[in-house]
Amino acid sequence: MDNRILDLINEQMNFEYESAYIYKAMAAYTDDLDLDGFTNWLDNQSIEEIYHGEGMKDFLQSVGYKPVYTTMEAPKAEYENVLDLVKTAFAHEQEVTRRIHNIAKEANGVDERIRSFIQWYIDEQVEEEENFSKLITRLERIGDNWGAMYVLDHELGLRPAPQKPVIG
Ligand code: OFO
Repeated sequence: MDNRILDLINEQMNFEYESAYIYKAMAAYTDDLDLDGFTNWLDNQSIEEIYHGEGMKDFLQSVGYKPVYTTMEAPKAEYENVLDLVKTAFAHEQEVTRRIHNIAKEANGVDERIRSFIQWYIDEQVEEEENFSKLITRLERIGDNWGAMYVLDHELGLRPAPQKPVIG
Protein backbone atom coordinates (compact mmCIF):
# COMPACT_ATOMS: atom_id res chain seq x y z
CA MET A 1 0.00 0.00 0.00
CA ASP A 2 1.05 3.58 -0.61
CA ASN A 3 2.60 4.74 2.67
CA ARG A 4 2.28 8.41 1.78
CA ILE A 5 -1.50 8.06 1.62
CA LEU A 6 -1.59 5.94 4.79
CA ASP A 7 0.28 8.79 6.50
CA LEU A 8 -2.55 11.10 5.41
CA ILE A 9 -5.09 8.73 6.96
CA ASN A 10 -3.04 8.68 10.15
CA GLU A 11 -3.06 12.48 10.14
CA GLN A 12 -6.81 12.51 9.59
CA MET A 13 -7.30 9.93 12.39
CA ASN A 14 -5.64 12.42 14.73
CA PHE A 15 -7.82 15.23 13.37
CA GLU A 16 -10.96 13.18 14.05
CA TYR A 17 -9.87 12.64 17.66
CA GLU A 18 -9.10 16.36 17.84
CA SER A 19 -12.65 17.03 16.59
CA ALA A 20 -13.94 14.98 19.53
CA TYR A 21 -11.88 17.16 21.87
CA ILE A 22 -13.19 20.36 20.23
CA TYR A 23 -16.80 19.22 20.65
CA LYS A 24 -16.18 18.33 24.30
CA ALA A 25 -14.97 21.90 24.90
CA MET A 26 -18.05 23.22 23.06
CA ALA A 27 -20.25 21.05 25.29
CA ALA A 28 -18.55 22.58 28.33
CA TYR A 29 -19.47 26.04 27.00
CA THR A 30 -23.16 25.16 26.50
CA ASP A 31 -23.31 23.33 29.84
CA ASP A 32 -22.12 26.54 31.46
CA LEU A 33 -25.17 28.26 29.90
CA ASP A 34 -27.43 25.48 31.30
CA LEU A 35 -28.38 24.45 27.75
CA ASP A 36 -28.66 20.75 28.53
CA GLY A 37 -29.95 19.76 25.08
CA PHE A 38 -27.05 21.40 23.23
CA THR A 39 -24.69 19.82 25.72
CA ASN A 40 -26.14 16.37 25.08
CA TRP A 41 -25.99 16.91 21.32
CA LEU A 42 -22.36 18.05 21.40
CA ASP A 43 -21.31 15.27 23.78
CA ASN A 44 -22.82 12.77 21.36
CA GLN A 45 -21.14 14.52 18.44
CA SER A 46 -17.87 14.06 20.28
CA ILE A 47 -18.50 10.32 20.66
CA GLU A 48 -19.26 10.15 16.93
CA GLU A 49 -15.89 11.75 16.17
CA ILE A 50 -14.14 9.14 18.30
CA TYR A 51 -15.83 6.49 16.13
CA HIS A 52 -14.61 8.29 13.00
CA GLY A 53 -11.09 8.17 14.40
CA GLU A 54 -11.53 4.51 15.37
CA GLY A 55 -12.56 3.63 11.81
CA MET A 56 -9.27 5.04 10.51
CA LYS A 57 -7.24 3.42 13.28
CA ASP A 58 -8.85 0.02 12.55
CA PHE A 59 -8.13 0.39 8.83
CA LEU A 60 -4.50 1.37 9.40
CA GLN A 61 -3.96 -1.57 11.73
CA SER A 62 -5.64 -3.98 9.33
CA VAL A 63 -3.04 -3.10 6.68
CA GLY A 64 -0.11 -3.37 9.09
CA TYR A 65 0.43 0.37 9.67
CA LYS A 66 1.09 1.30 13.29
CA PRO A 67 -0.92 4.46 14.10
CA VAL A 68 1.02 7.43 15.43
CA TYR A 69 -0.73 9.69 17.93
CA THR A 70 0.23 13.36 17.72
CA THR A 71 -0.17 16.39 19.98
CA MET A 72 -3.55 18.10 20.04
CA GLU A 73 -4.08 21.83 20.40
CA ALA A 74 -6.12 23.03 23.37
CA PRO A 75 -9.63 23.65 22.02
CA LYS A 76 -11.28 27.07 22.06
CA ALA A 77 -13.23 27.52 25.30
CA GLU A 78 -15.13 30.77 24.80
CA TYR A 79 -17.56 31.98 22.14
CA GLU A 80 -19.60 35.14 21.61
CA ASN A 81 -22.77 33.08 21.83
CA VAL A 82 -24.21 29.72 20.71
CA LEU A 83 -24.58 30.88 17.10
CA ASP A 84 -20.88 31.75 17.04
CA LEU A 85 -20.10 28.28 18.42
CA VAL A 86 -22.19 26.52 15.78
CA LYS A 87 -20.67 28.63 12.99
CA THR A 88 -17.22 27.63 14.25
CA ALA A 89 -18.26 23.97 14.24
CA PHE A 90 -19.58 24.29 10.68
CA ALA A 91 -16.29 25.81 9.50
CA HIS A 92 -14.45 22.96 11.24
CA GLU A 93 -16.56 20.38 9.41
CA GLN A 94 -15.85 22.12 6.09
CA GLU A 95 -12.15 21.76 6.85
CA VAL A 96 -12.66 18.06 7.65
CA THR A 97 -14.43 17.64 4.31
CA ARG A 98 -11.59 19.37 2.48
CA ARG A 99 -9.03 17.03 4.05
CA ILE A 100 -11.07 13.90 3.34
CA HIS A 101 -11.55 14.92 -0.28
CA ASN A 102 -7.82 15.46 -0.52
CA ILE A 103 -7.17 11.88 0.68
CA ALA A 104 -9.63 10.62 -1.95
CA LYS A 105 -7.88 12.66 -4.64
CA GLU A 106 -4.47 11.30 -3.64
CA ALA A 107 -5.74 7.70 -3.58
CA ASN A 108 -7.63 7.95 -6.85
CA GLY A 109 -6.00 5.70 -9.46
CA VAL A 110 -3.14 4.94 -7.03
CA ASP A 111 -4.71 2.67 -4.43
CA GLU A 112 -8.31 1.58 -4.93
CA ARG A 113 -8.53 -0.03 -1.45
CA ILE A 114 -7.85 3.32 0.20
CA ARG A 115 -10.09 5.13 -2.29
CA SER A 116 -12.91 2.71 -1.48
CA PHE A 117 -12.34 2.96 2.29
CA ILE A 118 -12.49 6.75 2.28
CA GLN A 119 -15.86 6.84 0.49
CA TRP A 120 -17.71 6.26 3.79
CA TYR A 121 -16.18 9.48 5.14
CA ILE A 122 -17.06 11.46 2.01
CA ASP A 123 -20.71 10.44 2.42
CA GLU A 124 -20.65 11.07 6.18
CA GLN A 125 -19.39 14.63 5.69
CA VAL A 126 -22.51 15.51 3.70
CA GLU A 127 -24.57 14.78 6.81
CA GLU A 128 -22.08 16.45 9.16
CA GLU A 129 -22.15 19.73 7.22
CA GLU A 130 -25.92 19.60 6.79
CA ASN A 131 -26.48 19.19 10.56
CA PHE A 132 -24.50 22.30 11.43
CA SER A 133 -25.77 24.32 8.50
CA LYS A 134 -29.38 23.66 9.60
CA LEU A 135 -28.54 24.61 13.17
CA ILE A 136 -27.11 27.94 11.95
CA THR A 137 -30.32 28.69 10.05
CA ARG A 138 -32.47 27.84 13.05
CA LEU A 139 -30.37 29.88 15.47
CA GLU A 140 -30.43 32.88 13.12
CA ARG A 141 -34.24 32.67 13.07
CA ILE A 142 -34.37 32.30 16.87
CA GLY A 143 -32.22 35.38 17.52
CA ASP A 144 -32.70 36.52 21.12
CA ASN A 145 -35.93 34.60 21.64
CA TRP A 146 -35.05 32.37 24.60
CA GLY A 147 -38.46 30.63 24.44
CA ALA A 148 -37.67 29.40 20.93
CA MET A 149 -34.13 28.59 22.07
CA TYR A 150 -35.45 26.23 24.73
CA VAL A 151 -37.67 24.47 22.17
CA LEU A 152 -34.55 23.77 20.08
CA ASP A 153 -32.58 22.85 23.19
CA HIS A 154 -35.25 20.30 24.15
CA GLU A 155 -35.11 18.78 20.67
CA LEU A 156 -31.31 18.49 20.76
CA GLY A 157 -31.60 16.78 24.12
CA LEU A 158 -33.32 13.87 22.37
CA ARG A 159 -30.28 12.94 20.25
CA PRO A 160 -29.37 9.40 21.30
CA ALA A 161 -25.82 8.25 21.94
CA PRO A 162 -24.37 7.00 18.63
CA GLN A 163 -23.56 3.35 17.96
CA LYS A 164 -20.21 2.45 16.47
CA PRO A 165 -20.78 2.48 12.69
CA VAL A 166 -19.49 -0.13 10.25
CA ILE A 167 -16.86 1.78 8.26
CA GLY A 168 -15.20 0.76 5.01
FE1 OFO B 1 -15.61 13.25 11.70
O1 OFO B 1 -16.81 14.43 11.01
FE2 OFO B 1 -16.93 15.82 12.12
O2 OFO B 1 -15.20 16.23 12.28
